[in-house]
Amino acid sequence: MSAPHPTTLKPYSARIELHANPTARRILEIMDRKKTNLAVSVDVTTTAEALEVVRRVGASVCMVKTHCDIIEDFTLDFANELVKLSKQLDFVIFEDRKFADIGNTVSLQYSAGHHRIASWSDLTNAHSVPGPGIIAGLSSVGLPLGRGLLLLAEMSSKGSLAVGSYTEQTMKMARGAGRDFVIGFIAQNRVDTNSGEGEDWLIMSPGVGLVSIGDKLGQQYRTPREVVYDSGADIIIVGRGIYGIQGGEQAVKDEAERYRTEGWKAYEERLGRK
Ligand code: 5IU
Repeated sequence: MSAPHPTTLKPYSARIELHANPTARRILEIMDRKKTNLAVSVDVTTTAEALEVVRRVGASVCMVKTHCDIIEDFTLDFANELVKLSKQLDFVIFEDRKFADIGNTVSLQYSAGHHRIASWSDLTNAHSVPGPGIIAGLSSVGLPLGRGLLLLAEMSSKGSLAVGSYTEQTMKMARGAGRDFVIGFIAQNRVDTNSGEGEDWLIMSPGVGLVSIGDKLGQQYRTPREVVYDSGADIIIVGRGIYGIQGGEQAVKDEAERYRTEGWKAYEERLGRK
C-alpha cells in the first residue's frame, strides 16, 4: 500500500492555522471541539421536517448539508432559523448547490433569486466544467462574506465522468484560484496529491452508509472507516442513513451518534499511523 497522504496524519486542530478562510477555520475548530467529522445531509422536502432533523442531529455534526430547492415551503425565515440553530448547536451550513454555469450567472444564482444562498450558507460547491470563471463569479459574492467553496472533483455515483484527468484538472483549477475562497473538494479520495508545505484542502465525501451498499439510482455507499481511514477524507456526509432511519426521534439521534463515533474512531486510527 502507498504511504498515507501527509495531511491525513495531522490532527484537525493543527490544520486550522493553515487556512485563512474563516469558514474553513470554523469547520476545523468545530470538528476538534465537538469531536466530529460527520456532516448530515438533510434531504427532506418541508421546512418543518428539515428543522426537526437538524434539532435531532445538531449536537453530533460539524456540518448540515442542504438542498434548498427541494424544500417546498422554503422562505428566508427558515434560512434564518437554520442560521440560529447553526450558532446554538455549533455547526456550519453547506448548501449543496453544485453551481455549473458561467461566472456572471452563478454570481446571480448565489446572491439573488428566491433562495439568496450566500446570505445564509457558509459553504457551497461548484462543478469545474465551466472553467475558472465559475470560481471568480462565486468568489465575488462569497469572499467578502467569509464564505467558502468546494469544487466537485469526484462523485459517489456509478458511472460518474468526474474521474482521471477531469479530477486532476479540477485540482489544478483550485490551485490556480488560490485558497482564499476554495477550501477543498467533494471527492471520494485524497485528490490533493503532491500538496506543497502548508497547503491544506478539506476533502468531504458523500456516499456513506453503514447498512446499505447503494440505491437503485446509482448511489454507492462506503463505510465511515473506508472513507476516513482507507481513503483519507476529512468529512463524511450521510443522508438517508441517518434521517431515513425508522424508529422516530430517538432513533435518528442515536444513528447520528453512531456515525459520529465511527467517523471519529477512523480518524483517530489514521492519526495513529504516524
Ligand atoms: N451527493 C452525493 N454524491 C456526490 C455528491 C453529492 O451523494 O458525489 I457531489 C449528495 C446527494 C445527497 C447526499 O444530497 O450527498 C447523499 O445522500 P444519501 O446519503 O442519502 O445517499
